[in-house]
Amino acid sequence: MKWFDDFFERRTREVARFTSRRNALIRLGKIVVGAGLVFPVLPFDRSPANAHAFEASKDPKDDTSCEYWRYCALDGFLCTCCGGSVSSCPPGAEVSSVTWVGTCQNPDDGKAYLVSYNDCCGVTACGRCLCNYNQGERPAYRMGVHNDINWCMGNKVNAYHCTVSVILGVTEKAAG
Ligand code: ABN
Repeated sequence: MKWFDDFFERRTREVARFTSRRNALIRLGKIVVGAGLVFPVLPFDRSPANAHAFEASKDPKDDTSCEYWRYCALDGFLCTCCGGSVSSCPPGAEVSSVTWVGTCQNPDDGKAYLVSYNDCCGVTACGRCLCNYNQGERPAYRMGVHNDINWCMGNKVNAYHCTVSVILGVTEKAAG
């Protein structure tokens, strides 16, 4: 009856191997890796139509446009395109504690306004309405007058989301 014993021993070993925890983990790993190859990305809408839906307009009166007068020295994403306003951060984002200031001329009254460009922090980059105007900006070694800086550096969470422009003051006379 040796063949009988051998047969059942082999079958028993096969069953034990196939149902072991290690084998189950190996098979689970294969499924996870295989699924990652078949479905490489989550179904984000990356179509160009969607990307352009939030692109800044060219209207100088529109605060979602890079050409809006207050943005003459703004380098970053407009908070007006990200659920915030021209001077307030979108819900969930926190205004930067440090910032830099620029001076922009309002075409309606011709006056020069001191504008604070505060970054909104704590949320990943908004990615909409990227503007890069640099009026009066100076090289990075003069940090306080350089705009290509993540001003969220002074906040608890340094992630940059978007930038607002807050009026701090106005000149007495119209610029001549
Ligand atoms: N101040 C806007 C900004 C944020 C991160 C990096 C560059 C510029």
